[in-house]
Amino acid sequence: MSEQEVKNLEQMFQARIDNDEKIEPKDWMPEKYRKTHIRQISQHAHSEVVGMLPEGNWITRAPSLRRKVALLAKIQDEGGHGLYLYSAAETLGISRDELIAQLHSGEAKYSSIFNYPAVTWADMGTIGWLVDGAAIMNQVALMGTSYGPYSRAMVRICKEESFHQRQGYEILLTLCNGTPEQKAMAQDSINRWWWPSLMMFGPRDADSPNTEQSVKWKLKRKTNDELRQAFVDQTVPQANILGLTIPDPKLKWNEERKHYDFGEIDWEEFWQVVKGHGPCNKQRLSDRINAHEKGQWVRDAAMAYAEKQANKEEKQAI
Ligand code: BYC
Repeated sequence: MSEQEVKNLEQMFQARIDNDEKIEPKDWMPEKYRKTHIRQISQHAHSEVVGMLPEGNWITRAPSLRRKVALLAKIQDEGGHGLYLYSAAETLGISRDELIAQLHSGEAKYSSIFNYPAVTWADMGTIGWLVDGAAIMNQVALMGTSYGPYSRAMVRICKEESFHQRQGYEILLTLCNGTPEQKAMAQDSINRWWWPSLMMFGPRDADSPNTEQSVKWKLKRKTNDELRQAFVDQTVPQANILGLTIPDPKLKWNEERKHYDFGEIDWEEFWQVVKGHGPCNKQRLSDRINAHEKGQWVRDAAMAYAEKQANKEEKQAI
C-alpha cells in the first residue's frame, strides 16, 4: 500500500471516530490504534485479576457469613471482568497466553493500587468505596470508547462495579456507626488508601504521554486529571456522611471553579510503585504466577476434554 493510500485510510478511520461510530475487530485500523488498545485493555484485564489478591486474603476472615458471601461474589466478578477484557483484547490479534506471559514477565503493567497491602477488615470497605469508586469513574467514561468490544465489556462491568462500590461503602457505614475502635479502624484505612486511589487515574495530563492520541481516538473519553477531579468532587460528600476525614489539609471547595481543590500527589511514590518497587509488587506477581502454574492441570484437563469431544463428533459425522 502506498503512503498516500495509508493516509487516506487513516483519514477515513478518524472520520468514523469523529462521527461516533464504533470500530469493530475486522475493520481496518492503524497499527498504533491496535497496539494502544492491546496495551490498555490488557493492562485493565491484568488489574482486575491481580485486584482479586488483596481481597482474596480476607475471605476466610470476613466477620460474618453475609460479609463472606458478598466478598466472594465481588472477587468472582473481578475474575469475570478479567475474562471479558482478555477476550476483548484477543479480538485485536493477540492470544491470551501472550498477554499472560507479558504480565508474568513484568512487561505489562497493572494498576498501581493493587501493590498496597490490605491489612484490616476496614480495608475491604475502603477498597470497595474508593478503589471501585475510582474504577467506575474511569469505566463509565470508557463505555463510550471507540472500540466496540471494549465498550460493550464496560457496560456489564460498570453494572457490577456499582454493586461493589456500595458493598464497600456499607461496610464503612457499619464501622462508622459502631464502636470508637471500629470508627478509628475506618479512619486509619482511609488515611492509607486515599492518595493511592487518586494515583489510579494516572499521571497529570501534562506528564501523560498517551492521553493526547487516546483522546483523539476516543479510547479515552476524559483525561486523567478530569476523571481525578470528578472522583474527588463525588467522594468528599460521601466521606462527610461517614464522618471520616480525608487526609488532605489542602482539600477545600473552590466556589469559583465549582470543584474541590486538593493537595499534590506524591508522584515519586507513584512512579516507584509503577516501576515495581511498591510495598507488594513482588508478592502480587509471584502469587499470580504461582496460581497460574497451579492451575495448569485444569487447563490440561479442559483441553483433553475438548479434544475428546471433537473426536467423538468427528466419528459420529462419519
Ligand atoms: N498504575 O500516558 P498514561 C478495578 C502507566 S481495576 C499503573 O496516562 P494511559 C478493580 C500507563 O500504563 C481498574 N500504571 O497512560 C479491580 C503508561 O505506561 P505504558 C483498572 C499506570 O494508558 C479489582 C504510563 O503510566 N482500570 O477496576 O493513557 C478490585 C503513562 O500513563 C497507572 C483500568 O485499567 C496506574 N494507576 O492512562 C477493585 C482502566 N496510570 O503502558 C477494582 C483502563 C498510568 O505506556 N485504563 N500508568 O508503559 C485507563 O483508563 C488508562 O490506561 C489509565 C492510564 C488512565 C490507567
